[in-house]
Amino acid sequence: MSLDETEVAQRLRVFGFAHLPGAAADTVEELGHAFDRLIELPADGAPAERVTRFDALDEMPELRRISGSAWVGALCGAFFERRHQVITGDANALVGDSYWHSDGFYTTPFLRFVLYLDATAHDTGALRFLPGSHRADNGWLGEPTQHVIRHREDLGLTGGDVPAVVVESRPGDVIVFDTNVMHAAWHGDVRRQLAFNCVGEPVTETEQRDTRRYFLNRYVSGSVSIG
Ligand SMILES: O=C(O)CCC(=O)C(=O)O
Repeated sequence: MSLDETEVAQRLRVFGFAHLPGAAADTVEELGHAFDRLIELPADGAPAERVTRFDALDEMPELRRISGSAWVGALCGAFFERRHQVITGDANALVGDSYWHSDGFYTTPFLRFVLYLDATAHDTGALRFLPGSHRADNGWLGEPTQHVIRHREDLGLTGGDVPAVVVESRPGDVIVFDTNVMHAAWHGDVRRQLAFNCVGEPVTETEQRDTRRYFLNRYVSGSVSIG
């Protein structure tokens, strides 16, 4: 795919997320088959609760081809400005709402690439973001973050009414975000999601510690449940 990785990396720094329409369009069909091999959904396609497989990259060469592709390498190179590592990958059958959260607040930046195999729209669980909320100095205890998490009590808003950028997605699109950014999905329908997470090669002690913490936190995240 053709993509100006410098511009996308800059969008990620400024806003914390970027939508790449059609970035995985040529593999979407095989990704769908691979997903169905890994997670068996009930006949009506609607599991009662979320299902996650954390070993998606080991089990899905189709997803590994994307995580190891030249365009992902170029984007990670432009963003991290050094070599990068793909640290984890997961396949998720998501149902219902994902409340406002960030995937931790790290001073070391991590990128998460997500692909929805089902179309998502404003009223059917599209991922949404608060632009700029990825700054580590917001933190969990930072006022903006706390107010967003307590949106009903502090702001008188439902989660879906918090002003945000809703990224509607079609199969074949890729959404990439800095995992510090506040994100959510409301009015959720069933959505099959594939994802992988990248970090710049950790050099300093903080980067190495953050990378270990990030890796472990993926497995205890409140926004996904283990199938
Ligand atoms: O699609 C969703 O429900 C949210 C997904 C999410 O929070 C994530 O992939 O980190």
